[in-house]
Amino acid sequence: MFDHTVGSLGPISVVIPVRDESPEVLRDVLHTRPKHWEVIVVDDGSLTPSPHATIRFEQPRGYGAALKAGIQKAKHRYIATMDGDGQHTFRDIERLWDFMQYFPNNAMVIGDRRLKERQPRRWIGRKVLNTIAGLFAWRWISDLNSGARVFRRDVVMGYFPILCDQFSFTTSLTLSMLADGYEVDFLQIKVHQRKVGESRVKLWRDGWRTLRLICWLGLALRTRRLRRWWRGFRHGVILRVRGAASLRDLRCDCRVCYRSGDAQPLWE
Ligand SMILES: Nc1nc2c(ncn2[C@@H]2O[C@H](COP(=O)(O)OP(=O)(O)OP(=O)(O)O)[C@@H](O)[C@H]2O)c(=O)[nH]1
Ligand SMILES: [Mg+2]
Repeated sequence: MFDHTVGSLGPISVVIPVRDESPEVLRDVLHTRPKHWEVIVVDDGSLTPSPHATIRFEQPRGYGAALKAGIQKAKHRYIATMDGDGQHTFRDIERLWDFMQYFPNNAMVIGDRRLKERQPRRWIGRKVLNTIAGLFAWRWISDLNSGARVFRRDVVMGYFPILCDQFSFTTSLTLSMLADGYEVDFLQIKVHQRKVGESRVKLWRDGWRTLRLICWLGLALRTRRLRRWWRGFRHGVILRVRGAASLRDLRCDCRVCYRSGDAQPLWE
């Protein structure tokens, strides 16, 4: 019999980052896991160590760091991530996985969170952030930083050096992949209000941080070609003025040739 949880793309690894979540809630979530799936729970320095942890950090390192560790440990080509606070269900991750199998050209499918009990302020905040990010990416973004997503492991690991260890991991990942032209789609999922424990998201503080990140990253990604052209132009001018054949002859040591911290200049 065809098992859709394995499907045409093979099995999948699920990474669940947790910090100070109720073990009972997590147990109930894990209880519904499809049997062929690898599940990696990363406990990020919880005060009471999670009994379900596959990886445990003694000191908290952050949401992004936990995801990176889980993705690195995972053994399958496709990865799903989901929250461990009971707001996401394996049922929805299965739907995302089904979608991915129907459209295997996608590099990532993101769960567009529809809260059953809508909080107007957060809803408006999210809409504003998604719209601004969408302007930079030049496409409609329905949920920029949802923690429920399925993606190709190799593609995402390529972004590790530029993805940060905190909550902005998901925002940066979505924006970077869209800017690089990867196929990214959104699929609606229902999420419930968390029933146990506290959300670590603070509306104004995190909203402001995310807005700043979107603007800086969006600008950096959108001006890549312009900056590359400007570097070439500057070097062309330098070579002409100094009458040298190449930058190597000049032993150019400007910031453009030496990325900060690199021993080798870019032109070597
Ligand atoms: N590794 C790690 N995980 C975290 C940290 N903070 C939260 N998490 C986990 O990340 C997931 C999402 O965190 P939440 O605080 O629920 O954030 P949210 O779901 O965006 O916000 P709410 O809708 O208010 O719950 C949960 O599984 C948390 O346990 C952290 O500092 N480190
Ligand atoms: Mg949550």
